[in-house]
Amino acid sequence: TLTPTPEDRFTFGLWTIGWNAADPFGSPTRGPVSAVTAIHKLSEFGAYGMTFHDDDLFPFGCSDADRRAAIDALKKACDETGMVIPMITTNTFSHPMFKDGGVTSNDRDVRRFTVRKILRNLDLAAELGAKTFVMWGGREGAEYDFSKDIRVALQRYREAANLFAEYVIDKGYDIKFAIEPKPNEPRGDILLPTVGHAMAFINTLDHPEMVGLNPEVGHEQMAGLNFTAGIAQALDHGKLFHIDLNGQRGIKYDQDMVFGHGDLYNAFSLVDLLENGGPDGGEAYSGPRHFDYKPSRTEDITGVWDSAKANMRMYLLLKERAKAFRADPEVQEAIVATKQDQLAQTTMGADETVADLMANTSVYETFDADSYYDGKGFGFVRLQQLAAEHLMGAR
Ligand code: 3MF
Ligand code: MG
Ligand code: MG
Ligand code: MG
Repeated sequence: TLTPTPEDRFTFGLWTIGWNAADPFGSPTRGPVSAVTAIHKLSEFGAYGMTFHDDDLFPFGCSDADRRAAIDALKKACDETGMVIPMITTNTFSHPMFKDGGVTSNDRDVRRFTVRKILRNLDLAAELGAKTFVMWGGREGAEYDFSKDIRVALQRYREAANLFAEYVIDKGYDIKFAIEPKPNEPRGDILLPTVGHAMAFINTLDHPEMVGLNPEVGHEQMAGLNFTAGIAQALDHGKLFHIDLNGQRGIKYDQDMVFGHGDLYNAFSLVDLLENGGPDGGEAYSGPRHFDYKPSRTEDITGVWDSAKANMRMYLLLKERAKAFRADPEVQEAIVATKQDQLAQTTMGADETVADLMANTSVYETFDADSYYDGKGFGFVRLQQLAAEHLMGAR
């Protein structure tokens, strides 16, 4: 069915539909949307939950009373609708104090303030039952090679990540961290720029099992990378803790379009992977399908809600097409023709030793490499055409 329900686990950042459409070149084209309105609207559309940065819900530096009132209003809206808050995150990028970063700013006082801001938000995550805590270090980076020793900055990043994990353990919170890589914007170069960089960093932490990834479609594509392939590697490492779905068209600024309104082929293979890429052919990822997009600046409030619905509909359409693709006997036959069943076999035989391999002359000495592939192709294009036809509804 193409009607979203909470079982689909669709979630939206409050900063997405709530964006007033101010950009670096122009002032807002819309008013903001309150958290309470957002919860009610998203629930009406069939979403499962909402996420937010601390400063999306209550302004930076507001009084404790105002902060509490905003939290309580959100909780009431959740109680009324059944919406949940599965993830929250901390704004360590908007305030001028973060201009050289939060946990990696050259200024130690800024770093210490940032740690406190994040710890306070971890308490809020626990209060709201959010099990995932995203860390997007958008200002952790530089424009100039001599402005920062990147190795030392990474030590500070590690120090902070270790401290947050220790805090969660000490408090007994049921919270895991998800680092969100991004190559650039707002900094010229951001630390942990891609899925691969972040995974390598995670493995240097004191509690790597508590830290995974929140990859965003557009962020990897801004680096010219294949998002589906990055997600496959994150799954292989057990690190796909959360995901930011949106649309991007090539290597340029972070477009944050509706999911599927960018590279549609890659969105198709992504949904196929998430939905059908598990070891048993079932779900490979069971967390929220989180949209981190921006309703374009050209849109009025009707366009905001239309675009929110479009994200969910695109996902469900792609899920439907991916299911039909996998069920098509011709596709199944074409997949076998590409030798993917051979890829699933180990390269060495079950009891085969390296000595056995060396002794087997048919593998190498008498193997006719020159003529072996004469006239034999892999049929990848035929399979891709079948995928395209399913995607276009032509099959
Ligand atoms: C910026 C982003 C961020 C993160 C957010 C999550 C403002 O490009 O993608 O959105 O997703 O900070 O924590
Ligand atoms: Mg983004
Ligand atoms: Mg983006
Ligand atoms: Mg994001």
